[in-house]
Parts: sequence; C-alpha cells; structure tokens
Amino acid sequence: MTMFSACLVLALAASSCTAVPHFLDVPIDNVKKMVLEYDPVRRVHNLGHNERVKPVFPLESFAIRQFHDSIKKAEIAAAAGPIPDVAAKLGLTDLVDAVVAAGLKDTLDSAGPFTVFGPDNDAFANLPEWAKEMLKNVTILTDILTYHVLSGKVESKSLANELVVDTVEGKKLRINLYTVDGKQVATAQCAPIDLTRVDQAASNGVIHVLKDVMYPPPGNLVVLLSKIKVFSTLVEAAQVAGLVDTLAGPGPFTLFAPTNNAFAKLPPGTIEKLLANPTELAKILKYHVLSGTYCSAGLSSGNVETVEGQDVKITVSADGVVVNESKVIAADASVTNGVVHAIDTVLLPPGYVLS
Ligand SMILES: *[C@@H]1O[C@H](CO)[C@@H](O)[C@H](O)[C@H]1NC(C)=O
Ligand SMILES: CC(=O)N[C@H]1CO[C@H](CO)[C@@H](O)[C@@H]1O
Repeated sequence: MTMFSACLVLALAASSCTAVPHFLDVPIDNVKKMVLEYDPVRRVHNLGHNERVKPVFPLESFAIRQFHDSIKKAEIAAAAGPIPDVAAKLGLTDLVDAVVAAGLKDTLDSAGPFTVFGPDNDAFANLPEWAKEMLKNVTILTDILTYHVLSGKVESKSLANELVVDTVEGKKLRINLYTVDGKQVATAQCAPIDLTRVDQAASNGVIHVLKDVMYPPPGNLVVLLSKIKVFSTLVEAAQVAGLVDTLAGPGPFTLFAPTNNAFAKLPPGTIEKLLANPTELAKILKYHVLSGTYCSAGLSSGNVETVEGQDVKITVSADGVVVNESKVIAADASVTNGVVHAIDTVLLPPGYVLS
C-alpha cells in the first residue's frame, strides 16, 4: 500500500511509473479512489504534494479522455461493419433477410450514413398473416423497410418528444418520449423503441431496435377515420360540429374514437338530437381529444385534460386501457397528426346531461 501510493504520487508528478498504467487506460474514478485510499497519516504529510498534482491530472485527462473516447468509439463502429452486419449481430435476422429480399443490402452496405429503426424478430413474427403475405411483394416490402430508415446519423440523444423526421421512403415518422410510472418510454409511430438497444454503432450509421414493425401512416386523423366504415357516424358528427379542419390540421392530437356501435349504445333518438345541435356535439367530440400524441405505450393511469377543457380519467391495467367507462378496443393507429384509439362507448363531459 505504501509502495503503491508512493508509486502513484510519482506517476502523477512525473508521469513515469511502470506500476501505474498510462492514465488513458485508467478510468478517472479509479484514480480518485486510489488517492482517497491514502494512509491518513501519509496524506497529511503529502498534502502539499497532492494539491499540486490533483488539478493537473483531471484537467489534462478530460480533454484527452474525450478525444480518446471518440477515437475508440469510431474504431469500434468501423470494426462493427455496415448496418446489415450489426443487425445480424444483434439477432435481427428477419430484418436482414427482408433487407436482402428487397434488394436493399447494397444500399445499407454503402457509405450512408443511415439511421435504422430495426424491428426485432418478435416484431416480424407478430405481424398478422395478411401483412406477412403482403410483404412477399418486393415493392411493398421495400416501401415498409425504407420507412424504417433515415438518411443521416440520428443518435438517441437527439430524439425528442413529438419529433417528426423524414424517412428514406418519403413519409415522415414521429418520435414520442414519455415517462410512465417513473420509467422512460420511447416510441416511433407508437412502436416501442428498445431503450436497452439504441445507438448500436455501425461503420455507416446507427441502429435503434424496435419492438414492432412500423407502417407508413395513411394520412391525418380524418383520412384514417373516413377510410374505416365503423367510424362513419363519428365522421358525420365531426362534419356537423365543424371540427373536420381542426382534426385534419397539424395537431398533434390523440383521438379516442367511438365506433358506430358506441354511438348506437346512446339512448334512442340521441344521435339525431345531437346532429341537430352542432355546439353541443362539438363539446362532446372535443371531450374525446387530447392535445399531443399519446400512444398506448405512453399512457398511464390518471386524469388528463381534454381539448374540451375538462379531464378524462385514464385507467391502464393488464386488461388494457379504459377512458372513464369507455374501453379502448383497438389502440395505436398512428396518423400524420397524432394517434387514434377506438373506444366502445361515447364519452360524455362531466355535468353533461343527455336531453
Ligand atoms: C406489388 O405491389 C405493388 C404496389 O401495391 C403493385 O403495384 C404490384 O402489382 C404488386 N405486385 C404483385 C406481383 O402482386
Ligand atoms: C362518466 C365518468 O366517469 N366521467 C368522469 C370521467 O373522468 C373525469 C376525470 O376524472 C371525471 O370528472 C368524470 O366524472
């Protein structure tokens, strides 16, 4: 101990002691610890010596360490090979197979740089049968895959809530960051990002692992609703209430969308009455809209303010998501201006009495 300390002091003072590695190879924390392990008696004796040495070591090492770390990082990335190699090493074998099938391997081997949101094998396995069938079409497969690729290197530290980025496919994708029960959650088009496997370095870019496959959005909220028949009452109601332009606007919004069956559960004659009263109808519809994109992965139990002004109560459990007394029966339809979750019961603002 005594010998070692003496050696360390010598190393710090003269940068020449074989017993202590060069400081680029010693994490600063260890060096600090060694200094703290000094015999208290010795410390008192060597106080002047220590004080002279201490500021020199960290000050020099910060700049040098940072440079050294960057070099190491670049060398590790270069040695990792291009994106398809790194994807294979991460076990994203279905992704690699798809990239090869789509004829995209040469592109993803090229200089880039690219950022790839790489779905894991479970994500591909969980695709519905019709989607697996569709992905056998190379044109469609290419469009879906290039929707997962950004031009340029975007590290996870640059991802922000509601960040919208251009994909190589041409359509944009939306990033959301949430804190759910104290834990950080990140999504891309509502597909959860595996935060333990982001920033996977390749020689020509970076991979962030995804837990779902993303589909390019069909358009905005209104476009989506108009293309699905079970929302025809909701679309008609939005038109009568004068809310179509808002719901087709930039948003972003979260819409809890009642299906036709949900509207049909209202007392007989209610829909007709509401359609004759655009102001009341607008109030009710706005109670179904949140400001901001809340994918299901970002929802937690509690009250949330609606665009109408009053809160809804969100309850998240193993059974799924419930909004007041309305059950979310299908979640996470990601659109260009937010997200749509289908609900089985129309929400009524507190104090609202159906007349
Ligand atoms: C593949 O999909 C594209 C785009 O939807 C379509 O035009 C084409 O006919 C399809 N090819 C085959 C072989 O089905
Ligand atoms: C019908 C119903 O349960 N409405 C409630 C929805 O949530 C808000 C916020 O907690 C309550 O104020 C409503 O009474």
